[in-house]
Amino acid sequence: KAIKVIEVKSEIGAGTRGASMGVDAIKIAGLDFNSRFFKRHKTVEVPNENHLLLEASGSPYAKRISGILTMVERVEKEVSHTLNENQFPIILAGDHSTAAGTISGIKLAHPKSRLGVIWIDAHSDMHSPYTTPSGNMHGMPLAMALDEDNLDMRVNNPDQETINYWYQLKNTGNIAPKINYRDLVLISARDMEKPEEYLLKKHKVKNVTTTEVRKRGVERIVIETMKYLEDCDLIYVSFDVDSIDPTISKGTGTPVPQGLTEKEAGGLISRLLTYKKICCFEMVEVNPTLDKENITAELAFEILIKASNAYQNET
Ligand code: DIR
Ligand code: MN
Ligand code: MN
Ligand code: MN
Repeated sequence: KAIKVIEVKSEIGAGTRGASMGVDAIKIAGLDFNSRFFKRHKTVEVPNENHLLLEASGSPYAKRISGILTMVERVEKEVSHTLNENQFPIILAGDHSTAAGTISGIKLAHPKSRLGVIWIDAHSDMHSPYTTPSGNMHGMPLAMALDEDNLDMRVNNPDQETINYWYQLKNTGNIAPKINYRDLVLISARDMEKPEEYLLKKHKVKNVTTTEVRKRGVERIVIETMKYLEDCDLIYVSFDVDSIDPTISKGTGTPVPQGLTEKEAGGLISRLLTYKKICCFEMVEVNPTLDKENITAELAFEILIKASNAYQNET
């Protein structure tokens, strides 16, 4: 299948300004490397008029939730359209809240397929407005796709309007839940709050730590992950660049120590993309304003090229 690049320059789910420029920073890295990647592949941009972190936040427990809903619905539409055209979507986005739209788009195009998700991220992004410590919706995309709002661990009291938006987000495409906890694999998740820990434990979610990746090696981790997800028909790979260690790159809004090396992340992703079940890849949270050398965007671009070459050699 031909690759189609879907750009989503939105940062309204983040807590720090600048991630909306991540997509352009990755393109600039591509130019610096004399790459033809963005010339060779069809590219579309999801329009996003309120993409900057400038407006009032609205609810403190789900900031800019109405803008998030608009953006998620647009991403859903573009991703399902791309899959229906029989193309392979690579989403380059600002903050990670866009992934809710991606998952929704995959389910919309393939409603009967059992969808697995491989989430490479320092975070587990499983908060709801009832549990979020920050109100930033990039901490919530997996909760939008999974069952349950974790009311057992409720710490916030969102108002009715916020809750209505939240249920619209959970019910996009009239499919809810979109994924099962059993069909989720986290890689390098290492900064979770109590409500997330509770869900991970309750549902026995698989989390492959950085140490395991290092000890067992990328090859084995990929084989085991794909084996674990063997009952899924389709699998989506979501890559948050904060999974990479902050000593390697600083251009992301919420860095966390003990991350992957660029080689480990690139190795995992490029091997995963050789499997036919992988139906979509997304890369998020590059923030060039935090990184004047543009190192994070450069390594993100290198991982992107490695991934797309691996994909194309196998299909
Ligand atoms: C934290 C940080 N769990 C929150 N989440 C981030 O605010 O919900 N996700 N940075 O990418
Ligand atoms: Mn189109
Ligand atoms: Mn994330
Ligand atoms: Mn993260």
